[in-house]
Amino acid sequence: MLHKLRSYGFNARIFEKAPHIGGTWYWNKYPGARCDTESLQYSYQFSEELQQEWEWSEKYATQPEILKYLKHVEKKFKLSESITLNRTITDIIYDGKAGLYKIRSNHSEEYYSKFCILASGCLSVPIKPNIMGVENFTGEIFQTSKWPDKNIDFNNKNVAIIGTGSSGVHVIPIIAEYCKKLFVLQRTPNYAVPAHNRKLSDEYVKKFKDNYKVNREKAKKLVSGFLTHYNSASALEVNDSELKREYDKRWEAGGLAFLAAFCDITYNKSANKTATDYIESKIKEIVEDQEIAKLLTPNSIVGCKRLVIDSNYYATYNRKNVALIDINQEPIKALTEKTLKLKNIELDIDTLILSTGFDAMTGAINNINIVGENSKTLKDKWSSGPSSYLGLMVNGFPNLFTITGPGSPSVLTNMIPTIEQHVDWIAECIRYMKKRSYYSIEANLEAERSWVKFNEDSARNTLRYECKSWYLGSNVKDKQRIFLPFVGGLPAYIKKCEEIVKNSYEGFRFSN
Ligand code: N01
Repeated sequence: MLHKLRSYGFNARIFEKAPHIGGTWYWNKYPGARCDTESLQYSYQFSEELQQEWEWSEKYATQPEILKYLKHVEKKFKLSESITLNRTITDIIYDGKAGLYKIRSNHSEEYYSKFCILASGCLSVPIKPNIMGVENFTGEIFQTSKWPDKNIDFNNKNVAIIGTGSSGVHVIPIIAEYCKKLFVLQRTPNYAVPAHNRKLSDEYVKKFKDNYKVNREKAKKLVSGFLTHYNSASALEVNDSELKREYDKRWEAGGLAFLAAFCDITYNKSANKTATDYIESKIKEIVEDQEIAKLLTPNSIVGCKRLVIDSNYYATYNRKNVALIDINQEPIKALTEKTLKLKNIELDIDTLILSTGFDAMTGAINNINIVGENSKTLKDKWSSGPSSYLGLMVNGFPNLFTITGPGSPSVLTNMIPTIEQHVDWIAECIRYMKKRSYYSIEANLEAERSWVKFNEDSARNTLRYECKSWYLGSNVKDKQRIFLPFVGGLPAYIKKCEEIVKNSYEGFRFSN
């Protein structure tokens, strides 16, 4: 966004809470952290030179490699001079008369800006359980999403981990290799499909890069924004051996493309059951102790919660030093000086790892005191659930944009192309306004309401409402249950954004 705005001649500055750039890829540096979208696609496409010169080493890039890439981008486009690190923005207050936002930081600084763009992340506010007696614990507590900048020695340590979402599933097999004993405290099992990560061959990379432009264009026409083969056949129309052949192929290839094995997996319960039956049979096959296999079996809808991509997760439970504990049977009671007390068991532990998720999509925005027209706060406006037009703007908050805000495809798609689409849309909009000497832009209330309703109705037609998930805000106490990302896929979303622009920014109003 900064690069694009500067290239259009605007003056812009980034404020970043962390002491380093990288966002999610700075904070989540737990052992085993890597992206589950293929590296050649989980990368910027705004610069052909950049995408040709950067060399990804593996199918799924590790956190350090992605952070290195982001540092390279920062250096290449000389971004650091316009980035202020170690700044938490506390207030963003609209002054309608001046046509400016007053932006305050935790360093008591004040800045004024005509436009304000929130690029504060979809999964950037970690949540953690309140465990009684935490102050008495003499061991160490780490959170995957706030992992410290140091090597942690797990040798000879008894470790407990809470949380078995993507982050937990990534870190568990790695720590299991080093620690003395690992206790995995599971509340809800997830479906996991293998990553089958590998080094990228020169030949594969060359072929992909030679066709980068075409590949990127093709990807934009797919619901996930990710280039893969979407099978148009229904899981209910093929015979058992065809069904197995397709799932075997997807399992062997690895990754999120498993959900594209048949066209109706995410819409039809019976079709979904063919996929869950397949994964559950794999769990039984991999895990030696069938009682443990049963505990790891979700008996749910695959793709309702975010599908997890793993390396060696289920096989980790065959290790002698790993114990799986169902906290529905053995609820966590308290921490003592050296133990974690459950209902009937007391675990001697040196280290506790929390991998308990995020206040998704609205958490970071709601953490800022954002005041719009008529002194109304965004938090008040969103008290009965977030509303936004396209996940880009909110009525009552002129000139305030959100990148991948609630109501955008974001987390259901390949994040980087999705982010770039927002960046381009916002930059073009600001340029359009400058050309016409418009003073402000604001989303109309009607347009916003109909977008929220359209998305909610569409989400209810999928299987996404069949479980509790962070997509619905159900992992955060008292959070309104509303489907947060746009469920209609990237092509439909892009088409809508383009039509709106073509119709002179339909649903928005400008003032001059
Ligand atoms: O968080 P989660 P995450 N007591 O919310 C459990 C992205 N990501 O950090 O399911 C006990 O998925 C909770 O249990 P339950 C990806 O989009 C991407 O793992 O609520 N347990 C669950 O098991 C992902 O979806 C990559 O019953 C508690 C876990 O903690 C998103 O980030 C890598 C609890 C939280 O799982 C979030 O993943 C990693 C409590 N009080 C993450 N509270 C990539 O590779 C929560 N839990 C790109």
